[in-house]
Amino acid sequence: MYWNKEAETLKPDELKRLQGKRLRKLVKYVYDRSALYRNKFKEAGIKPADIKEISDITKLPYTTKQDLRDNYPFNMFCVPMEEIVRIHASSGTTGKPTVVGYTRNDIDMWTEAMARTIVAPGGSKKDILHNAYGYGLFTGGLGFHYGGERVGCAVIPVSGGNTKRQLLLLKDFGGTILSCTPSYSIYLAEAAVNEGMDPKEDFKLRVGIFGAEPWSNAMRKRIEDALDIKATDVYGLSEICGPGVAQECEEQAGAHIWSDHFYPEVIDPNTGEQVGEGEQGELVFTTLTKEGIPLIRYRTRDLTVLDHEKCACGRYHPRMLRIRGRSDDMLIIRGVNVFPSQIEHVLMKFSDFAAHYLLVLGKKGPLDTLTVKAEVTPEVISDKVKDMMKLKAALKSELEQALGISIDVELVEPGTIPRSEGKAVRIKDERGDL
Ligand code: DLL
Repeated sequence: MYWNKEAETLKPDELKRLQGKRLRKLVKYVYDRSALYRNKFKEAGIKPADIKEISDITKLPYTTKQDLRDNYPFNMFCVPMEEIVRIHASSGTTGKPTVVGYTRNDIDMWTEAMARTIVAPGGSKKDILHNAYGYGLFTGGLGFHYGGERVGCAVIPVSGGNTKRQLLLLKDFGGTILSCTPSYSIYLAEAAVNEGMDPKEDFKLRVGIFGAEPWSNAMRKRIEDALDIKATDVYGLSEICGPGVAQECEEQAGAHIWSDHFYPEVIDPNTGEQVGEGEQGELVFTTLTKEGIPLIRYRTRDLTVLDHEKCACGRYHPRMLRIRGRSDDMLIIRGVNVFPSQIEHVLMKFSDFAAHYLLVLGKKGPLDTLTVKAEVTPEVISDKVKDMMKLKAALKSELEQALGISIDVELVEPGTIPRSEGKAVRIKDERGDL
């Protein structure tokens, strides 16, 4: 299903032409309005007139999170404050938050991208959108809220948290689309069962729009089984606008990047060169239509693969495969690169483990250690003949094979890994001062 059929079904050459036109305008816009970009372009020996078509984008310098930090809070805005109508910021777990300002046109463009995002997996004005993304400076809540209203859904602005009330509302108000983080959706399903509900019978949910954190296809299967829904992936980041940069359609075969607004590239994070089609690298975005804080070749640090093939849904907007993780989520254990998503993939192969786990980093002498704390399901506990030692050994062996390093495994009781109402916390670093 399409929200804006004309824009969503542009052919590759039409898309390229539109992207080129928008890039030319953008480059002139930032050159005229931002000292930061003017200086960056001068250093790179680039003038706006050098940018003629979309392929010229590689001539432009990158923008990074550090640029946003150095210009905290408002120095990268390209319009005076009187033209800004909303400000959001990232959570800023390390250091100052990254701040973004939206003009009225920016909010309108984002809302349109969100409307496409809700309609692509099958949403319509007949739906009741149970929106459990957090409202506030985080972009999830308000992004889905205005997108849902534009589509004509009945939006329930429940926000994150207060799980018992969420369950009551899911049952009594009959939300048909659930929007929240994937980890919270599985927690909701589990909490429903603990409250004596049957989520498949008692809820009317049919579609989930889950994102804001990495999740695997194996996790998708768990969620779909637990809630009896079609679970789809939504990707976004506050620097670019928030959720709605990319969304899976009903094919569930990678998230379509709305590339008439957000131009994607995938680069080798070390050399800065674009990688070939189908190769993994760091995702980079240029906001082609933003006014408040346009970003040119912004390095997201998210690792993915792009697919430019036409999708069975009729769209050519390129698809991004699941984010493997942020380059900064990558753990280096005794010289070996480990992504939490690899561990999730192995864990989910076992029906004995719940969808909650924690990776604890420690030290034994000079060496880093990794302990995977895996929560067993209540069925494992009630199964009197289950051999826990065997289960633990089987998990350890599968994980070590997948990761190529030796690790420790700890099986923990149901309900003991802390649940999160927003983005899941999967890593605990107990290495002390490094
Ligand atoms: O997480 C925006 C959002 C809200 C996206 C609701 C989807 C749904 P930030 O807090 O700025 O914004 O975090 C952005 O989260 O760079 C990725 O590392 C990660 N991320 C977002 N979506 C996905 C996803 C919002 N579908 C950062 N899969 C991004 C994997 C994701 N990682």
